[in-house]
Amino acid sequence: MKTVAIAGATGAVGAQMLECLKERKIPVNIKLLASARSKGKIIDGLVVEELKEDSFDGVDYVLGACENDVTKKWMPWAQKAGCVVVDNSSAFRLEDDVPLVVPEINAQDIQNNQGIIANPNCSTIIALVACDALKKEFGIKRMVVTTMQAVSGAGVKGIHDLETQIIDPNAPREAFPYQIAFNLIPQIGDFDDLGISKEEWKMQNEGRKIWHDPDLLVNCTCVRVPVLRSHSESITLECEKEVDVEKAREVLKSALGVQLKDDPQNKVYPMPLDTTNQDDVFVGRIRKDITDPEGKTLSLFCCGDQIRKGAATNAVQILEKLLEQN
Ligand code: 11C
Repeated sequence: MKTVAIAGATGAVGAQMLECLKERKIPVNIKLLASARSKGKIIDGLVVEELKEDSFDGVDYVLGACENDVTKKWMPWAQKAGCVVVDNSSAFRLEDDVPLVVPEINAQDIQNNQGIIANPNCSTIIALVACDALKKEFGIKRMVVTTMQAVSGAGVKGIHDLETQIIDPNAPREAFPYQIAFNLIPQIGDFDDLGISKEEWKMQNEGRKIWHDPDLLVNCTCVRVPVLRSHSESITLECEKEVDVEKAREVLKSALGVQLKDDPQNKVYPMPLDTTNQDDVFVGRIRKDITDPEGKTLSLFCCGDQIRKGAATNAVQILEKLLEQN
């Protein structure tokens, strides 16, 4: 039986990776790795080991759930041990020899791996799963996106900030520069000279790579919202062809990883509480942009669980494909 190590097993994404492996009944031995601080902790009957140079001996696959700096440190150890790594950090996503994969969209790219496969950014995964069938139907030239990102994107500290501030808005902050309870923060990541944040660049850069479309244009605004673990996104698509709402609904009904929730007259639309702790991306509020005289612009709203499809589930789906191939 193959052995899978989860690096960063005690974080929000690492813990979810373990849950996903178990609930999908993937027949592998599991090894949990984390910093020295967590050594000896017991999670689901497994003892957490300290992540160090020889941690990957005898390991076949690694699910990486660490910050970029930590990932860059242990990656050579995993490579030396001959592991294939599915990494959730952004450290290697745009490197030429690293496939960036959303299995519903570009699973075939997994074959080109040289030992590392990257998991895309959470908002990018959710947006692309929601829009992939529409891209095939209408062609997408440009996306205008506003993300409403749950506090889980900032890990367990982000979840802690919201939970404590809801009770006491003055509770000490650990993850965000401002109070997040009862507030919105229009910054995720550092801004560049153009006033665009690192997180906002990801949707265009990663979207181009996943869709193999170097001409894709994305104007993205990322906002942190006081929601626990599902990201929501308002998306407007400028398409190559004239769009049709009924056709959009039809193609989304059979799109992989998507649930259509689009009956606004009866108050049916995607909401982040409804996608919490489940794997599909919900899509709804589909409508033509009536300000486009050519009729080629479509707007929609989507939600997806950031820790699951935005991170852990996507990585575990990649692992499943790797196991199938071998
Ligand atoms: C957030 N999206 O919500 C971020 C977290 O590119 O993997 C994940 C960052 C990334 O803060």
